[in-house]
Amino acid sequence: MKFFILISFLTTSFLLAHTPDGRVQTRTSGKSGSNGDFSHNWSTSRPDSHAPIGVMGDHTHGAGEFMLSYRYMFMRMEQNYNGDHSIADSSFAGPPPAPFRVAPTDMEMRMHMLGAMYAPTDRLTLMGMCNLVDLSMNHRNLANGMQFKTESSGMGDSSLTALYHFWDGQGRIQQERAHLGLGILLPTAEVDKQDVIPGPGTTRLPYPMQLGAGSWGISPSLTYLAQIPDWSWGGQLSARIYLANNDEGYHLGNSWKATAWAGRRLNEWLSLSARLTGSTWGNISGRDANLLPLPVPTADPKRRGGSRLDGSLGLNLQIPGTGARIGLEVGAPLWQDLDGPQLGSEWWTILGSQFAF
Ligand SMILES: [Cu+2]
Repeated sequence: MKFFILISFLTTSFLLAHTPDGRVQTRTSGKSGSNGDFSHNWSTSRPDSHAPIGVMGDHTHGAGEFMLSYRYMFMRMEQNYNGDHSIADSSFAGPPPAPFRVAPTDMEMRMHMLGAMYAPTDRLTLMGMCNLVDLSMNHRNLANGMQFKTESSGMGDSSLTALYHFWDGQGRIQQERAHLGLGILLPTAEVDKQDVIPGPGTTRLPYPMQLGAGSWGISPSLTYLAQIPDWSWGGQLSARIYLANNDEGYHLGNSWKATAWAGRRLNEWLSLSARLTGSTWGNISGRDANLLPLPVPTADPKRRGGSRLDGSLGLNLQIPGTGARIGLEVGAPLWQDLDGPQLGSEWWTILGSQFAF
């Protein structure tokens, strides 16, 4: 799956980059979309006036507009990494003197993200998000061959964000705009989930099986957007900075993300995109006192940090004549470097719909 996504990503990026200009021009001649002549105005009604669906807080609204959104995210992780290369489970887990007895073998994360946006003015857009999380992880005890699965689900993290649209620009050919974001991360995630583990029985699950950060924090961001008649591009820098420990006595490492994308509008309702995302996140500070010192790397707060570069492909649909949109994005890591042993990301997808009114 990962290989397939990588090949499609490279092929599509190449095709996007090599579309002859002549063909681009013929599509734009004549009618120019439902927002009037958008060669001179920023269009909010184009499918690619929103970033790929995986970018949060990518756009602002005009005064008085509301938007509701739902996103479903799936991520699969498999293969343990130490640094930037994968390692065999038997290299770190097994009977003593191996440092661990149990290796995580794969993990699946499903997330339902609900969002609402409201713009009191053209400059300011307010955004609230919350999510429900469903996690499962398979393990193998390499000391005795036993396999087992743990699961957890419930409320994840939430945030309240103000987006400030501070700049409109006119480049030589492109319309541009930019906004700043400041989010407050709310400690709503359940971080005391338990499940049955062979040996100790029902007990506190390790860190990656908890449903979020569960601590207060802030999330600043800076987003730049540009569009020309058939193309658009943009970028966003963002961070999640945790300011306090959660109820279990630890906080997740801060994370930083830089993402950039290019979109190609095929017609008035469909656009395609390619995106690159670099992210880096720290280890856990503190530790969960109710978590047993389990012989598995996921219970070690110093084996959670890492960095990753993802490539992703997306499509945006703007359902004509409505404020409804659908977005799909599929991605996979091009490179990852983890404080391991830690399960690497294999591939992910986000499917979302948005209704503005
Ligand atoms: Cu919106």
